[in-house]
Amino acid sequence: MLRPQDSSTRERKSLNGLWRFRLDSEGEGRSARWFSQPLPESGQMVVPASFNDIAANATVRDYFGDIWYQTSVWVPLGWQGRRIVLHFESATHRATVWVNDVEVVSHEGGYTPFEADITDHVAPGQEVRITALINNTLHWQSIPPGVIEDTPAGKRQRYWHDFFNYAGIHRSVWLYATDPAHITDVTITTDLDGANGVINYTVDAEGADDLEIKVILRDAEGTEVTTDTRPSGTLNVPSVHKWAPGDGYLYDLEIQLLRGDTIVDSYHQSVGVRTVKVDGIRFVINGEPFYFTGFGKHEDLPVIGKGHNDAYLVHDFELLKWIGANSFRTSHYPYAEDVLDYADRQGIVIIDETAAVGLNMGLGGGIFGGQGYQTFSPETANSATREVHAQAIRELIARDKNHPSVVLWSIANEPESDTEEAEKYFQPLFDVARQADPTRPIGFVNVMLAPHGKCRVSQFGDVLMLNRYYGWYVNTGDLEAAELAWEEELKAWAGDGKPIIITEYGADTYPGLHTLVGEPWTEEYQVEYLDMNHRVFDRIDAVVGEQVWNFADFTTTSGIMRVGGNKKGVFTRDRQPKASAYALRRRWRKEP
Ligand code: BDP
Repeated sequence: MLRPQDSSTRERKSLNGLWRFRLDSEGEGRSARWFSQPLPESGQMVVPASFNDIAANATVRDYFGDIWYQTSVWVPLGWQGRRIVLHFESATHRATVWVNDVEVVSHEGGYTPFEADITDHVAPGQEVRITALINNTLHWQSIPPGVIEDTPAGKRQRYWHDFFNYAGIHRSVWLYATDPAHITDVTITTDLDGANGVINYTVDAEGADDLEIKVILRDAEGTEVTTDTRPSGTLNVPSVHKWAPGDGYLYDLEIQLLRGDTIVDSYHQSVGVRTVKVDGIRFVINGEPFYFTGFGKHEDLPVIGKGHNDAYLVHDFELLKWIGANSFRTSHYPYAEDVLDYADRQGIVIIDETAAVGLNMGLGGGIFGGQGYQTFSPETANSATREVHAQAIRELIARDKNHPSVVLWSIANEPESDTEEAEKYFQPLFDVARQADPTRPIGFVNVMLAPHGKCRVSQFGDVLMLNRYYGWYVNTGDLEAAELAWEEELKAWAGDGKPIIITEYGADTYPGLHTLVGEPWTEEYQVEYLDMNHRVFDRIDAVVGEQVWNFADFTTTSGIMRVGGNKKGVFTRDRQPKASAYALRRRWRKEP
């Protein structure tokens, strides 16, 4: 699915702003047909934003169930004879949408886009009512999973991931128009041939059988490099300016559908020419070994929760540059497409992750709340869950396949991976990912509970991604013991002959808390903890990356291990540095 854009033939209209809003705890709206009228007894809600923190109200914050959003929009008069599409960049965790009284689309999964051709249900020059029924409940067949438990105090939503279950319409909503004959998809892969670049492209179109196609490649200055007239082919780029970490150089591939000299549809796809591969224990970009520095991040902001915000987008990337980070992981779900577009332009490298987090009943207790389930069983995560997970992988790759910044797919974070059931669950999912993208390495993020020798899933990955908390959750406060234990485990993993990226290591740190001798929770301890980790990484050849957990403090469910959320940020939630930020800056920028 192509992201909506304006072009010489395409036009978008943003539906962002204030929408009518109503929680539906009894689940009565559908049978009462709330979509067929102005939403009764409604309040106001912001799009894009999570609804949770907008209202100053605990019931709204912790609400789970059906949630109604509604807006009205004038369909531009100029869209006569056009194909008109309604596009949601995401709705968390699932949605059904009506245009006036007509149900037009349903979608499962909170972090990937969906759309509906609504041409037959609207008329240019008329106002149309758009109603979205969002549902944010997590259950065993959702990704991420959760469960609703009956408690003496009523029903409670439990889940096993360490971030707050923010929900709502987090990203932009668009109405857009194209010609009935239109481009539906484009797939780009790139290669290098000495100093020259190779761009393989495939264009898909609908209603275009009698049309000609033209692709025009332009460089960043807008100068034409080459053209072609085939729906799929290979473009050669002499003396290519490569896309590289720190150098987000992008070409523009304009795809045109033509009727004679008339351009019927035009779509612009940016292209970064680069190669990615795993070579023994090296992670190689453009033929050069690459070492990841950076963070696991979250989409998590005051007031708007997981709502996308351009000011924070640009600011966060400025902080990445300031600290000398070259990469981050979209822990623990696909991020807004604005983030990926910006990473392409800024030359920041991305590990792109699905929302499969919390598939591990061995973890938690104190941190994540009630347990007592088996992860994989006919009643819990089962074959239906795996199909939802497979679809999440397909949708992530379909959405992000053309981003040069994305160099590695992560199909899950810290799932149970030391059992036969886990092996059976995951093997086919690696196949799904490889089929969707044969060009990029694929992996998953391994948890401390499945150390080397016990993990039965890492065999399927091209790289090893490890989350480890030696000196925090184990060997707490004893960095000497932590260093020994950590090095021993890492050496064992290094024996597998695959590149190792440390995708999480971190220590909760309450900003402003200091002790002369670093104790857990102080700024001093976070610095010493990171130093210890870095000593270990620097001794192991196979380690090709370090991503600290986390870029910034973030909101979680409440629990005795969390003080106003997870405090492992190197920056606070409002993006002020802790002492560790300066320590990392010195290491990553190689400054004294
Ligand atoms: C890991 C998870 C991450 C948590 C982190 C922590 O991948 O989501 O926030 O540990 O405990 O288990 O801080």
